[in-house]
Amino acid sequence: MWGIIATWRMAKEGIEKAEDILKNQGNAGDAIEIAIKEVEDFPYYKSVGFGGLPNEEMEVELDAAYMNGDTLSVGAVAAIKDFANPISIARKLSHEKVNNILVGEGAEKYASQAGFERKNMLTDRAKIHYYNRQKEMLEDIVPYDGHDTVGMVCLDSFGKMTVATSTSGLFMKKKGRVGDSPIIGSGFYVDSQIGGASATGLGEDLMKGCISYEIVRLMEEGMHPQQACEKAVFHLDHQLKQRRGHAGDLSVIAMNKNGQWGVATNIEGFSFVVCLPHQKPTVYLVTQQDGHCHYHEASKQWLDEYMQTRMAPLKRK
Ligand code: SD4
Repeated sequence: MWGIIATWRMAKEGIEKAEDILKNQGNAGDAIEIAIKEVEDFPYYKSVGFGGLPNEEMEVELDAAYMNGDTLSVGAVAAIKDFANPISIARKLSHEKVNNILVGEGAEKYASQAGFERKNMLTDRAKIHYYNRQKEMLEDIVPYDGHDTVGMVCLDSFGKMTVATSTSGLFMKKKGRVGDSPIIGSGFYVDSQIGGASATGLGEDLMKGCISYEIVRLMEEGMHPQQACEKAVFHLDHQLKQRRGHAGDLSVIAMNKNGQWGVATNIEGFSFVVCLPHQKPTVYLVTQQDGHCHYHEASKQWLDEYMQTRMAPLKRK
């Protein structure tokens, strides 16, 4: 058995690359890194890697993490600038004995010494988004809208599991802001003896529930990944609303060691991608009803429109 699941439609091309590796008995570490790199490199996805949206000061600061479910090793970078593939830096950090999570300048120094590719990650298109948002903010539009982190959980045919995340975080965030994506237990967690999970949405709220660890813990208690995802999301959503009057966006994916998977969300419009030995990479859309999440395959029309809007010409307002 092998399998891989990822947040958002944008993961599809990466998942196709991972499929080639996994079906040929490749390992979950290589498969997930290559899949995430594909998303980081695609300039039209504006929330991950190259082309990612900048912070308040028009700098692209990236967060990424990698975890090995066999050894529980973790590596992560946060608020790193000017490197092409934060996920590869995170994976390398997971091999270190200490200093596994590096931020800002320290992360850049490490990456530079380790010979990772430097790249200006701010595209002209991202600059247009920035200037337009600055204008919209004068009209009272929330600055933080428009954020999709890629998170993946992978199982290879040897039973090894990995999880990885990569994001430019919230658009117009403060310089130095770190979201849930590079934080173990919040944006990601995996244990090959149980399963793994990853989250996307408002990092500040996802962290309040250590949501990825919670899902893995619920799977350890015997829950199916679908049940574990729903329980974790709706419990946190409820707690946040009760105590704070509002819950941010919370969306999650999970897979267990047998390749069973689950998803949950408290928003409309969450999409994800799954691939298994008997299932080509497939994009699904999630809807909620009566405290449960349901999913259906994305139509050809939806998929076409998705790409058209991502790649449509952009003008400065
Ligand atoms: C963050 N969780 O930095 C990320 C953003 C995200 O879908 O996932 N958006 O808070």
